[in-house]
Amino acid sequence: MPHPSHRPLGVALIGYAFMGRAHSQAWRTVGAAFDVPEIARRVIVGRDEHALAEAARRLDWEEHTTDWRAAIAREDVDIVDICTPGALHAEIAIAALEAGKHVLCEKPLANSSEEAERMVAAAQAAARRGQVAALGHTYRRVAALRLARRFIAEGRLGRLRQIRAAYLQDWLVDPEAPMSWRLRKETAGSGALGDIGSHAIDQVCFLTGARVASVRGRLATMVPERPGPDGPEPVTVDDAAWATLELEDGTIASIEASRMATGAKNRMSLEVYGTRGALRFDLENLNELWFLDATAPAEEQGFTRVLVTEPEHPYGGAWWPQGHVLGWEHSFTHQARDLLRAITGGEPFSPDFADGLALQRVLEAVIASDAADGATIAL
Ligand code: SOE
Repeated sequence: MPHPSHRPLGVALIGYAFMGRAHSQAWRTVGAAFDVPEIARRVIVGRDEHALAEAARRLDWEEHTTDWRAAIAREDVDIVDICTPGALHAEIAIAALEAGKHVLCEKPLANSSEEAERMVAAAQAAARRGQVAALGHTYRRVAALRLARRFIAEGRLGRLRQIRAAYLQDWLVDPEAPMSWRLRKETAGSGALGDIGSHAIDQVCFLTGARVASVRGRLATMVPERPGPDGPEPVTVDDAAWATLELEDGTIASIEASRMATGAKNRMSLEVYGTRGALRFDLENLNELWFLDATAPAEEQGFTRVLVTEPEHPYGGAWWPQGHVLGWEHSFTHQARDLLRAITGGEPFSPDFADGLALQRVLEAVIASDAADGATIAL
């Protein structure tokens, strides 16, 4: 697929830690797996010159800089990929959009709906100039979850009644686990709620195509203080969150997010129940979708395991022959593919910044409901 300017699309990546590495891998592999415009990994950005230089070498970026403004000002950069803590998303994304770049921003979009509103305004202005502003809820690109959405849209589950969406991890079970930016409100916005609960809520919206109408929520910080570099520091975000969402079509979704779920490593589990069928998915086994057809004769009914690795499946055939499983990182490559296709006039990228703002309002409603003893908050 040629790019109109006949030169590679240049990428600047802001951030080189966990997400920076995942996105680097995607930019390295996307052209090998998919028919997309050629890209060039122009520059990677971070704060620590020494660690950054090493990351640039290992992750195979042409150049590195500690100045993100210089990176986004470059003529040979077309796409700015933001993998920083949430507190920097708004400033960098707005500057990049105003500089005429396409933007991919890691989730959650921002740390407040006020920031998210400004980002949406910048994205709307940029869209009029043909730029794309994409939000990285990567699990929308897991093949089994795309298939789940297809089944739901085709009516295979009938009318939806109830969804359970839980994202559970256990990396904070140990009270001595150190402080990090993810545990400070000023850098992360919220805790398990925004970091992983946002994925669970996004999946509910993605799978159903419905918006959230009202929310009840509950938050808990189970370890209020953790070791910091200069002694104990207060944890200012939630360790775990629960919410009940009512969708605009009347479906009820229960959401759980926790970093305190002993033994749950990276377990996003989804269950969708409708009048004609049901679906189950677990990220720890991400090539599998379990489907129950409730219209089958009663004596034949049971959950069937669909191994989502066939050429007929979403993103199928691009990687390996049938039956060869994919991993967590492939979803990031799928995300890069979909972004490149959106940039070159293909299907619009979803979720966009407006979806991120809607999700931010849901997160804030969970926090407001918790503060009001579980009151229902309408959106
Ligand atoms: C947190 O532990 C985290 O890395 C999230 O930030 C990611 O969004 C999720 O995909 C995996 O877990």
